[in-house]
Amino acid sequence: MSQTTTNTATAQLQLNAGTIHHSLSDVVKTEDWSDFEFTPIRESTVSRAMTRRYFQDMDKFAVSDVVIIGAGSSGLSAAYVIAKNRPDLKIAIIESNVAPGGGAWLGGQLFSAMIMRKPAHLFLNDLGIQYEDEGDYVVVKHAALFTSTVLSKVLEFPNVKLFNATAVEDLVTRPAGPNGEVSAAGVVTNWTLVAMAHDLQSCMDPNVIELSGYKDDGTRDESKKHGVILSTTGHDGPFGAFTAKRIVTIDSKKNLGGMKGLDMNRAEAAVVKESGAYDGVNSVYFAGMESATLHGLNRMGPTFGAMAVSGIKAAEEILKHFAE
Ligand code: AHZ
Repeated sequence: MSQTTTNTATAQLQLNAGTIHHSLSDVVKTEDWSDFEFTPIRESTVSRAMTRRYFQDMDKFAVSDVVIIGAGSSGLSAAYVIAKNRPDLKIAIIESNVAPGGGAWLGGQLFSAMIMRKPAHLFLNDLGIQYEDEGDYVVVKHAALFTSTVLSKVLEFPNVKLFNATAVEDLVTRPAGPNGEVSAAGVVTNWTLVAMAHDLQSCMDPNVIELSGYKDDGTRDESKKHGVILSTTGHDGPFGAFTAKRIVTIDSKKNLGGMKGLDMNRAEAAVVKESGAYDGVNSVYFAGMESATLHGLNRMGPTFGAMAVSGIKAAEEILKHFAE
């Protein structure tokens, strides 16, 4: 670069600097940031600030009203509707990945746009997410816009706690009738890295979140509403369809349907219709692609209306349960 060009660039920068405003403009005294400092802190203060809150949350949510397994598009949609309508319910979301959002950071394959068929756009309106209206369907310019928006709104609710990097390994169950009926009474959790290392170690015992509405002896407290589990762990895969696969070993009357081939038109409405309470095990609800694996429905591929709407439908059933 010639000297003249360098001088011009510097002049341009100085000219612009006068008009640059950002959140730190008032605290940066010198133009080259050479006097910049953070407020001092002890390393132990940082440790305590994190761990105290985490363990307080573990303590608070050890008994929860709603446990949502999986923070993908269907689970987050359901969490939003439940938390918005019932700020009094304790809602724990357990996500095995470090990053919540499931498959909805992209549209289909590695393409960024997210397609939702109407009337799922009404949910986008509720969330304040912009889209292009293509008539029968709408397009959000990046799936990450949907995921980050619904995620941020869900996390803002004071009654919601997301435990990410935590896997549900099993269900807590209780007898619920004379003929072998079973109720889910909680979830068995472990940090995902521990759950993945079970083959390397002798048993690493897990942790538990109990559902509300049980007495100390494990029987139902009939004077209270009991808590519920909503499973939204996606379709069959390394971690996916966890509860569907577990539940067919608990409910001898049910075989795992297995996800069928892609049929966009059939799949979306079918997933919505089959989502909600699972009759075979009390207190368990399903939404999203896990419903397809459980009930043997087609997959829909890269169109996300059914994920949002099945989450809303399951949320509505759960809200009715707590309202009755
Ligand atoms: O990490 C998983 C993901 O974030 C999480 N998860 C799975 N097993 C878990 C476990 N404990 C805790 N045991 C677990 N978390 O569940 C989340 C599932 O999100 P997803 O995006 O895979 O599922 P979804 O049903 O919400 O959305 C599916 C989106 C798809 S797949 C598909 C197709 O293949 O045709 N089409 C659509 C729209």
